Amino acid sequence: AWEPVTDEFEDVTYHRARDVPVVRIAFDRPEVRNAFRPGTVDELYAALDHARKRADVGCVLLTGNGPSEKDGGWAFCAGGDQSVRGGSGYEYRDDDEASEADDPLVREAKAGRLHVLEVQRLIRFMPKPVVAVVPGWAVGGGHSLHVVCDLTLASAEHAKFLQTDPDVASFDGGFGSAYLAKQIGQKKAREVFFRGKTYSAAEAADMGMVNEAIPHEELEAVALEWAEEMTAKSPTAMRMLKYAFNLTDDGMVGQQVFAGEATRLAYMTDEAQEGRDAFLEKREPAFDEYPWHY
Ligand code: 1HA
Repeated sequence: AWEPVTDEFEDVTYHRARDVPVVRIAFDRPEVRNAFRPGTVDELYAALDHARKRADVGCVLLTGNGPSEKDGGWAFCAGGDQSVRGGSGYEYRDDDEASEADDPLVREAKAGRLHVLEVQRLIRFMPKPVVAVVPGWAVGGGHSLHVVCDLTLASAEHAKFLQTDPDVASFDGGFGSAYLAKQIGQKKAREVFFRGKTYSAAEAADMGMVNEAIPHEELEAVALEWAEEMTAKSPTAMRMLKYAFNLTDDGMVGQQVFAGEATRLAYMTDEAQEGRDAFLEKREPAFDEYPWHY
């Protein structure tokens, strides 16, 4: 059912469903539990941004390919690749083939990156649902990615949820922790980070951070079904709802994003078109025909 959108990527696969406006973006480093290096994040960002801009895409499934050929293990994502972690973030190494690594400005600067946070913001602000489809481990920065997605579906047999951030002296103090607390409550969220216990899909569903635990064999099919249901609905209503859910937690940026959609709706009215036409025709606008609604 899936056709590749591009074969250019090294660490990520990107497919489009044949008959429905749904894409599947997957981490493709199963041998390291789909941990991300800077190039992985570049490719993930590029794929998500492509999906964001396409008017013929209504839902994104974000997942991890597997199982590992080494040991058969499944993963959504095990967070930042600790083998390339440096003093200022995750660093490009010679075998990291993503596009930005070829950019001499980026390469010469040799700056470590924490740009998975940019991916989190892209997921948060894109005007369509992103579903985390978790076939195995969701750990550290990978756990935070599932948290920021609109929905999470998880393999009943293989999904495992774990926060190792303080074990490796890292911390996601944004969506990964604070937004998690909104989902599962303060006590539970603090337990997740402070204890570092592993939770099953069923436990994560009971806690409210997973929508449903699904038999492993059916996980992708069910995710596609959910995506089909969502993409059959009104794009405007879905967009307004996503931004409405975000609004109270996102401060002025939440207001800006929501208000941008209000502006788009207002542009569709005759009243707005009169404003534009009056300017282009160099005359005063005639707004008197438009009522002061109450
Ligand atoms: O917190 C942040 C950020 C915060 C703010 C801003 C940006 C952030 C960006 C990133 C992060 C983080 O992600 S910090 C947290 C980083 N991740 C971890 O601490 C998880 C490390 N991995 C594990 O704890 C375990 O590997 C596992 C629970 C995911 C799986 O355990 P399992 O099934 O026993 O497999 P294991 O044998 O440990 O792993 C299989 C292979 O994958 C190993 O390689 P091998 O020995 O076969 O050569 C293992 O080294 C590799 N691997 C797994 N996770 C990572 C990894 N290699 C590099 N980095 C990893 N994260």
